[in-house]
Amino acid sequence: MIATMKATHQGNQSLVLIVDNKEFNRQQLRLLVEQSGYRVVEAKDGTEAMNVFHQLHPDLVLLNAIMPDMDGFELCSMVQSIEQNKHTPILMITELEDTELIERVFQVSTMDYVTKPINWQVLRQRVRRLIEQSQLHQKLFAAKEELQRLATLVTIDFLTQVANRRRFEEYIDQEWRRMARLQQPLSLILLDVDFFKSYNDTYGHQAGDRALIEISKAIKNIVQRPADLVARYGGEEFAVILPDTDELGATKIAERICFAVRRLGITHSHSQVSSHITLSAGLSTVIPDPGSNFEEIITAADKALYQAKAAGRDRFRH
Ligand code: GH3
Ligand code: MG
Ligand code: MG
Ligand code: MG
Repeated sequence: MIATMKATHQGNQSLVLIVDNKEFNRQQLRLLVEQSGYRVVEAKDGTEAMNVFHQLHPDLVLLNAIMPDMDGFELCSMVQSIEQNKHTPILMITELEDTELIERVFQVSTMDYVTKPINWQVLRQRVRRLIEQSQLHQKLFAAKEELQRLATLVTIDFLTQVANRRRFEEYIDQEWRRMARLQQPLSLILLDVDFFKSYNDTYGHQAGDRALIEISKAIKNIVQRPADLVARYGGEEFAVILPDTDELGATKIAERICFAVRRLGITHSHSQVSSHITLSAGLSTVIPDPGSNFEEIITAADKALYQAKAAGRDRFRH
């Protein structure tokens, strides 16, 4: 291991990467940074800096702007290309008269500079402030990651308690592949409430929500086999995945669902097809080709649903 790559302290203090080709400069900077209570790792050139960066993800880079093989802006774009380090600040030490460089530094939100000869008090404060900013960004990043992780665990639709869209996508992908292996039919039913916008307009959004809960329960009551999945596909759209089910079987289920929802008898005085809430349904049954994509069955069911709507609603189509 390169001698200068050794970090001074262990523990969870912030880590500062010092990049300078002169050992004397590095030592001076190290002293100041360590006095402020941070850990230090050194690099003597650009290549080393990049290596260290990838391995240790420092909280701040303190960089001599005049380096034989390193452009601070190059390092900056490399740093920013790592999602986790998008906001890692780079503090450049520049010559006072280098106005062109200073101009460019101002255009990058994560960059800052101090001029030579170094005012140690100023440098100390800049380092402290940039590290605080960096830590805040890291906390935000960690929180975002955690939220994303949690979101993948959520598979149930909050309102109706059936599977959500995410779960639907996972499951149809899985079953599409399984049916392709077994060369068995997969059926999909897409269901859409008729004139639901006017239902909301007439009875209010909360009544609309209650209707969606009732509808989803009615669907669940009919779809009973363990491998079947009922999902909320969109606002007032539901999907039923029926593995190992042929067209006749799927037709029966669609028929029963439409009937059951009609039988709920949820009054809808502004529906143009009935005095009660009704559904339209689109069906598709496919024996999937190995290597093909499940989008195919969704497109087909969606087309069939459109035809059911166009043919007058309150009905299903293949
Ligand atoms: P169509 O017969 O052509 O399907 O007519 P529609 O009015 O049902 O179709 P459209 O897609 O225009 O309207 C769907 C409506 O569903 C719009 C939206 O207000 C309502 N909606 C979607 N999600 C929810 C929800 O979670 N709760 C309630 N109450 N309404 C919802
Ligand atoms: Mg709709
Ligand atoms: Mg609708
Ligand atoms: Mg559609």
